[in-house]
Amino acid sequence: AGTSVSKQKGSKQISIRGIPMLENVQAVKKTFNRHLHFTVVKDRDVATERDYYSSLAYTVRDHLIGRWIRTHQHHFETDGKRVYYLSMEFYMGRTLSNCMINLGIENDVDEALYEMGLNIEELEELEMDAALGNGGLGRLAACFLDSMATLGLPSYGYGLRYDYGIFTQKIEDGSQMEYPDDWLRYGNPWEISRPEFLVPVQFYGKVVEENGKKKWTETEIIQAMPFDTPIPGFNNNVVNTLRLWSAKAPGKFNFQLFNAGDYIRAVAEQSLTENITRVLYPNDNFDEGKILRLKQEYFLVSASLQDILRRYKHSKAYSNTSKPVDFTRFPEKAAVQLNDTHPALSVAELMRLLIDEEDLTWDQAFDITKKTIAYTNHTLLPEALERWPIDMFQKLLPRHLEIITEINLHHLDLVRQKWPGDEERLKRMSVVEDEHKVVNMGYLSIVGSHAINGVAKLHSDLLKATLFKDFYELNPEKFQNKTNGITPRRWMLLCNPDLSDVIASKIGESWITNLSQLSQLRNYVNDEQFVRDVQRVKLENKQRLVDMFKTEYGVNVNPTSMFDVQIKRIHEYKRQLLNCLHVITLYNRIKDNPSKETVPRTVIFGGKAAPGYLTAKLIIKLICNVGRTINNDPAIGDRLKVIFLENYRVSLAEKIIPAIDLSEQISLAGLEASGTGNMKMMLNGALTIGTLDGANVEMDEEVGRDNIFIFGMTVEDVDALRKKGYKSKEFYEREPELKRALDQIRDGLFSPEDPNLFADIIKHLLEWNDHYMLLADYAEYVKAQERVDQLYKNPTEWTKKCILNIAASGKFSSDRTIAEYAKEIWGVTPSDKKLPSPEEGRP
Ligand code: B1N
Repeated sequence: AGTSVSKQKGSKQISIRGIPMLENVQAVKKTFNRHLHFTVVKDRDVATERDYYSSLAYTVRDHLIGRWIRTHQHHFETDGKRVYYLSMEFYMGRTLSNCMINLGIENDVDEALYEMGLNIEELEELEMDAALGNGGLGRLAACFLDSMATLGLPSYGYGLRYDYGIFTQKIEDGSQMEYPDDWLRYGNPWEISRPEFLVPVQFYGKVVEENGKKKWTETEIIQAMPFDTPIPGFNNNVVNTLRLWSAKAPGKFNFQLFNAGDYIRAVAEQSLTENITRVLYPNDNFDEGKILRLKQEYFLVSASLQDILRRYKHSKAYSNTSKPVDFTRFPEKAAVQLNDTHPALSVAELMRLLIDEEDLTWDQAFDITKKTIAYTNHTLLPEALERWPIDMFQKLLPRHLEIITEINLHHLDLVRQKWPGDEERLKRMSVVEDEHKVVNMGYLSIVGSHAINGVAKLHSDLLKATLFKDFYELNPEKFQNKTNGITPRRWMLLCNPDLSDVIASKIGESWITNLSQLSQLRNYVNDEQFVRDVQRVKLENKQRLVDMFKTEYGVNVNPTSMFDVQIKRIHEYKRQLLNCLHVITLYNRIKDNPSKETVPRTVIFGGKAAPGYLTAKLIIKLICNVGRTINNDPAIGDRLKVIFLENYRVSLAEKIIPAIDLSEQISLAGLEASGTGNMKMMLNGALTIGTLDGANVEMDEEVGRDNIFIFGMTVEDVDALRKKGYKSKEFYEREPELKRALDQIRDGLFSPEDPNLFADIIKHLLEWNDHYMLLADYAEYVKAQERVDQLYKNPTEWTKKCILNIAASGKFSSDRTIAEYAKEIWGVTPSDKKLPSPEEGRP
């Protein structure tokens, strides 16, 4: 117990987290000053804001350390099954406030800083995002780490420590420009290097046979240096580990040049080998097929699996004994989850380690591998499916190509047994595609796993019916669904503290770790005070953005206008262009009928285009130019504004999402595997306009059709229209407002200085037959938007539906998702037990 500190003006006080305690506040101040002095080596006369940020980060880190060490001791002693999440991306965002929230110390820290005359929010803004991801796939991995720690699972994330994360986007003259994301420039207080666990990774070389055993020799070696980041669970004293590998030249090898006298060159060239982990590939839903990417994937896989096997060999069962290590029991102690096929080489690498290094037989090794590994598919888009050329493998990973070839022979034997004489099927199902001379990494992942899952119901069904149909028929029992989720800690408690408070005032705080509790809010839709509170919080969240729009973009936005938002990677299948056509239609309607009353809208776009994806970059340019025309047209006033947010990323999402009225989820049905932004906006009280795609289908199921704006073709409609023969021009001729908008783009209304600028966009939609069928969904989309306007005119009815959406969003917690993986794939049991806190002494 302690003495509470009275609430002071100016500090960001959040009642949900309790009141600051005097002795805690004093302790924080003392630790902060100690770090400023001894760690940052500054005094208050010369310290910069960033020095204060660093001192604060180290102060918070101190609270993690004891729990982190104790969590590892606990895992060692209990020696349960560990879960390993392998991913080429972890899109973590910022760490400071997330740690304070999960540790429950944010009010103590806030008060301490206030008393020292520092502003916590300004310091938080100095932290760079750990942007080691592109979009949904990488952010999902980050949400899963939070949930695994909160559910008390002994789990580890394994990834790469890229020196440069996703590029920084600047918009210059309406065009995207890319700048390197030098996120480690000021150091990273959240990581600790572990040189004692350095691991060698081999490349190239050749395979020889020595007394009946295969040997991979004459390889080039690159060291993998682990960097660990703590992952705190919410309020349970658990701190798990995210281990990221960084490439390091092997100082003692490859120094032939030294003998030749060229020592300087030898040392200088070390940095070339370290290029492996230099930069994240900036593609979302796209496979570039570059050799450097294959090296990155193998580097992750080999370092991680060696580390995992080492941990098994040194686990409690084998420490201080001479007992030989029994690898047949490995699957009882380790589950490896592949985040898409990017770490699919795990199948071949685990086989290699077990056979070549641990002397197991082929059959033993394959049985262990299958029982250990499981694979999550995140996309059906053909351009995203990894298929590596055989000759690349042959050069870089000759032993793995042998192993894959043999896995394939065994696999095809089983296919032959089940379907004798079906040569077509045999060809279709081959992991090694002879025709294109490539290895299909999806097929390899399926053959080497005991479970395969999609990321939303619709997506998992489509996997079974289309992409993996043959494999489903061979092993139907392997196929599962695990609908994605998001962590309510970052995506509610952290980003929307005021809404969190309003909710807590009605239903308490159990929803933070049991999100389905939000359904209790249904009891309050007719509580006028509650409706007003939800409205007030949304308006305040919007007002904060309005100030930012003014300072950053020089645009005056009406805070009561509807904030209509589409934030996600720019991709044709996500159909930002369809949204843009609607904006142009609204513009034309206002211009045609200037005196008619309309519902004011602020249409906000945000997202990065892959640097090589020219059409996506042209879409950004179009949005910016349409915005330029509309925002500067005096006839429009504040009835319509268009804003393109620069450099959309996790930390910007945290600011935008609490302020959204309308969430745009308008992909062509069947192409968005799940979506997770849709869930974040629903949780924060936005209404959704969307197609029946990905997780939208389940959001519709949960909230009911009266409370969501569903429009457009279903997957079946899309299929039928393609079969019948889709002709986009027919829709262009049929819909006058659509034709007008397209003609305006074509004729240069939005690019008078270069009337032909958007010719390719028009070609895609008309000449090249509109692959993503925007024109077919346009009419229904505009009608759905009219229904949105109607409802927005009635603020109370609108807000009631927002509340019903919040109340129905409980399913979309990543805690639910992880509990399902734990039970149905990994065979581990979540625990809501708290570990003893460091102050309590060892149990
Ligand atoms: O994964 C998310 C889903 O919610 C999204 O619908 C899906 O588009 C996204 C290659 C990908 N699928 N595939 C990728 C990313 C990087 C890369 O190099 C593919 N991202 C998704 C989470 O399930």
